[in-house]
Amino acid sequence: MSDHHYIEHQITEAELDQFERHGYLIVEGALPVELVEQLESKVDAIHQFHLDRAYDPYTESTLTEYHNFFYPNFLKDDPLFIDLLDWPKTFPKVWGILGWNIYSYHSHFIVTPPRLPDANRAPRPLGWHQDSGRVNLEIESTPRPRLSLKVAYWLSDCSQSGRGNFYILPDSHLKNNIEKPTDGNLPKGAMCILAKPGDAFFFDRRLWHARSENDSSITRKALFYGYGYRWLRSKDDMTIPDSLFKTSHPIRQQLLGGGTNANSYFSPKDADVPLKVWLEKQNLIS
Ligand SMILES: O=C(O)CCC(=O)C(=O)O
Repeated sequence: MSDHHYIEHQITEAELDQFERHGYLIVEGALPVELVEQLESKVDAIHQFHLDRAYDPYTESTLTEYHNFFYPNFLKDDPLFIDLLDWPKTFPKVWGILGWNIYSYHSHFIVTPPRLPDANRAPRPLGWHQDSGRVNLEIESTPRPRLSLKVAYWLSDCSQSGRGNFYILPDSHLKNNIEKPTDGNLPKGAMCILAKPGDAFFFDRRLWHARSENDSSITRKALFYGYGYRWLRSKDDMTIPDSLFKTSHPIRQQLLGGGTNANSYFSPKDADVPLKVWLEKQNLIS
């Protein structure tokens, strides 16, 4: 992929304004159909491997075709997953928001099968949260700092509600708390994200969000790529095989957590941040 493919997809002022004001940004058609199909078959193969063993390694409990399957640290599993890390239609918008001292601190995919036919369908509160767990309790600032964002890619058709859609509370990224009704109603202003396969959804880690139940006949599948600053500790085990790391382009090595020493994450030199060197070469930063 040549440089101009990245340059032409840089974030626009309107997109940056949308993300900063509302905490999210939608990029329709970010991935071509053929790639979505290939990614889906990789996800299906990993899911099937664990279904065959009836064991979910993340929750350390039984896995059946009806369970939600959360699978972190998936970049190691296939070079195709790594290809999305610096995808030309999305990656320029990531650096346009966060800058160049970034890497992939966390990635996961989620498979949300249709609910069991006899599941209890009484309305229940969704699991509204901001990302990053204890960061939200232990960091003392209001609003909390952004630190990271995620790009979600939909592999299944979520263009109608009821398909395990992602829910957000727009503009909530600057709020440390939100009203969460306990009766199963959505928080006031909540929005169901409608997305087609191949669409990308960027969200600020602070944006209050939740997954929802899947009452359709289509298994919901989505890939989530988290980008954060290089000094932010990795949330994944990051067990990228050495061979995959060493044969990756220098910018990918940066995104996979590369650095020449511990201090390079805080005070990088050019060798630690090939993305910065590339942006300078393109005259995109000075
Ligand atoms: O599966 C979903 O839609 C929710 C994912 C989520 O909450 C997250 O990535 O933090």
